[in-house]
Amino acid sequence: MSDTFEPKNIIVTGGCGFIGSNFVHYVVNHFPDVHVTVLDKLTYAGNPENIVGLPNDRVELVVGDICDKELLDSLVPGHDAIVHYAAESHNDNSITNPEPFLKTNVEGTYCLLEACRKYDVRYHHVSTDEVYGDLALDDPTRFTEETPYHPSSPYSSTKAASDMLVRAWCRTYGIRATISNCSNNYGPYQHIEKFIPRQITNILCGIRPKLYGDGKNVRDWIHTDDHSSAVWEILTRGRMGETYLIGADGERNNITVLRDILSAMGQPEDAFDWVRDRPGHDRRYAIDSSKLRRELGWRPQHTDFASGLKATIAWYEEHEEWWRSIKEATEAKYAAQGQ
Ligand code: NAD
Ligand code: TDX
Repeated sequence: MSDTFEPKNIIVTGGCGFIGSNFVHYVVNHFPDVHVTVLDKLTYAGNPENIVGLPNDRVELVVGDICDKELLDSLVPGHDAIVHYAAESHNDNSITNPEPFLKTNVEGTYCLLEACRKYDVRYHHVSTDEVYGDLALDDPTRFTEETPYHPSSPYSSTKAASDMLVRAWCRTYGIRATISNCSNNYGPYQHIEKFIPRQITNILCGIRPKLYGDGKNVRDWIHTDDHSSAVWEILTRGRMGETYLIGADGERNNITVLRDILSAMGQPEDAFDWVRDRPGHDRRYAIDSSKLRRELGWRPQHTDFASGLKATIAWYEEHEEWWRSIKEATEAKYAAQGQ
């Protein structure tokens, strides 16, 4: 194992999005001597409210694009590390319009890697299990760090491309970098276009939840706080050039998760609509996170999905002002796609 790296001044890209903002909260709450600069373009998915209330002397928001090289030249020097969360992250959007995914996920990663090379800054790349494609429902195996890349969607193919850039920059230029590929996150501040918050807010609005295809697709759910703790361990103690898979043994099919939501919100279990399937819809994701657990001793804390889901439902009930203004437009977009 390498020596512990003790960053004091980090850049978190995409720190106003779902997982990035949860990571910023995690760092502020656990590491009092770390300063966080959030670099975020504030796209439709970024909300500065997600980091409001955190102390000004600990967190600074810089509104800007990761593809802006001049901005990176002025921002990156003086920082110890970049933790890169910023992305176009929604599969359905990537099917409708792939272009921003190419720009932000591929070119944006390239710009950050070049800045890290130029200024000798440690880089951690946040990626997804979707780069491995999907597994059959009856496949006894799970994804490991050795699974070949086989992405299915425009989104996951751009994430796969970005991972490849990181590997090449490590080998060719010796940049100090690590990669993590995590499974599906849930928790507070997730955009209501995504499966769990979409269904919760549908029920709160009197709209029936919408299930794609046959509902048997499996996702491997992890609470976003557990993702944050894993990224911190990898950033500070991971081996350079290595990839770590992050997962919490949370495999569930979509219809089971939807029925859990319906039941927790006092609805009949059949109070939902079947809708058009997502083109190219990945069947199953499943993560084997043994390497991370063995090498870095990481363990998830939120192992009770039912209680994590209840807390997430309560968060959306208590933060209606956070999502209400975007609900109508989000549903209108889905309706136009027959979903
Ligand atoms: P999100 O869509 O909620 O947030 C993305 C953030 O990035 C937003 O704040 C947005 O404004 C910002 N952003 C987008 N383009 C930008 C640009 N060009 N420059 C600067 N900022 C920009 O995404 P998320 O769900 O929080 O995902 C964060 C990261 O984690 C992504 O890299 C994603 O691939 C990865 N990931 C997500 C999941 C999941 O379940 N959501 C699982 C594994 C990995
Ligand atoms: O209304 C819906 N109904 C439905 O059945 C929506 C929005 C989704 N689904 C299904 C599709 C998927 O099988 O639920 C599952 C989860 O869908 P999403 O929330 O869109 O997530 P997914 O496509 O699995 O990708 C997520 O996890 C991996 C994140 O959005 C990615 O950023 C991450 O890389």
